[in-house]
Amino acid sequence: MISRIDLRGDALPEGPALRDLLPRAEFDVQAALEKVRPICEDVHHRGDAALIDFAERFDGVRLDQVRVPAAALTRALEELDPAVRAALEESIRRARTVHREQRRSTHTTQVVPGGSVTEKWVPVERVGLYAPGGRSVYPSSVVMNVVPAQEAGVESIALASPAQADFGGLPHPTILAACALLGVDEVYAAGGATAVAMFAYGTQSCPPANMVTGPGNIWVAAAKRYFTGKIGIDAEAGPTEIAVLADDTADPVHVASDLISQAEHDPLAAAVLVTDSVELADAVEKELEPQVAATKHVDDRIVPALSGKQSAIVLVDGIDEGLRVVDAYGAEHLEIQTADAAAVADRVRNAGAIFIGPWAPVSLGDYAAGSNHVLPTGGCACHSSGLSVQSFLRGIHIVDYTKDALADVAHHVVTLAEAEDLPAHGAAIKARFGWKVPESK
Ligand code: HSO
Ligand code: ZN
Repeated sequence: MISRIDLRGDALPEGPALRDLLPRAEFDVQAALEKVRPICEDVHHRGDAALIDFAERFDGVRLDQVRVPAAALTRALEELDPAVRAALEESIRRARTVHREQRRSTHTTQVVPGGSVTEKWVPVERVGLYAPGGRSVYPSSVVMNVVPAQEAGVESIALASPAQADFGGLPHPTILAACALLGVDEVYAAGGATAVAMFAYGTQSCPPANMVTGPGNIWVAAAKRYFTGKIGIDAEAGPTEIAVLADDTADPVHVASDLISQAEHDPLAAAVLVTDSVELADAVEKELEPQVAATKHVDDRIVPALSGKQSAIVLVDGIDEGLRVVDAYGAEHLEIQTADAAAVADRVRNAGAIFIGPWAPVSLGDYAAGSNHVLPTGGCACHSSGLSVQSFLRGIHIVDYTKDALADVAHHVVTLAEAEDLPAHGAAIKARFGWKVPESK
């Protein structure tokens, strides 16, 4: 069901060459871009009318309006299963505990006497959050998007999720209930690229947003790319990935169940085991069969995900080599199931989130660890982080210099301006000192 890549013996290649040996899903956002362009432009020109037409075409339901009435949010919360409500409340509580500590305070650096630079952190004014609604209806993702935005102090938070024909054209009731629990009352029934376009351009019913975040399919990723530069985005989320770095101390039952847990998301989801133990590799492979057979989304997602070219068991000579492999891969989620897992985890450089030892499976992080589950995919973990309070903040430098402090550095500014053939830059300094460069003290 899952292929093997044997990297034992020869020395591992460096950087990109090593990355090329590792499995990865094909996720061609550029190709999807051409298809979303006309959709986005239709929303630009016709606003709500276009959103309503697209909901009919893509979601099979004709809407009266795209804005979800307040009563529908209240009703969804009233009708929510009490156990699901309690679980969501715990998830929110833990996420708040972690994200509250990510807040940043204003900091002033006294560069020289009379000269300071202050960094002031200001939240984005209005954000549009996207919650998918096709194969994946994840109220947990509503939590993971809303909590950091709220903790960052974003004043205006709107959420969009696809219209559901089975629910009278409203987004899925658990999405609505999660919004109600979190105090988000501005919700729209809009899906995929149309939702991103709604937030980017604004429509009659939805004011434009400065930023769009949230997971989604390839159309959402393509729309985010289309609007990059016009609005802020978090990341172009690709299919979910789990990598497990394990040695012979790992329990094959745990490893197999964790690989399957993320394969469950999508036929393109990636499950990668990196190990120096052939015994463990064999045992995990053996364990996959009965566990896959006993679960739910077998043929449509798990089997294609595990047997796809994006998943593999990678054999390495030792944990040092394993670390090089997982760093080259840069997994969205990385589990370390080795002896002294915390010390091994400490050496990892590239991962969206790291899960240490036998009691911290990715599923815990998906719902209730307090960590965020909106994480970089497709190797982007080597340059990006998951969603956090920081994603919704901008640091503004405030420069404050006295006359003496400016005079003291003026000759350096003028020299650099001349070196760059920008004499007017230097003149802006000289103009303040009788058109002369002041003597430095
Ligand atoms: N593992 C997914 C998030 C998720 N899991 C939502 C369950 N629900 C991507 O990090
Ligand atoms: Zn998950």
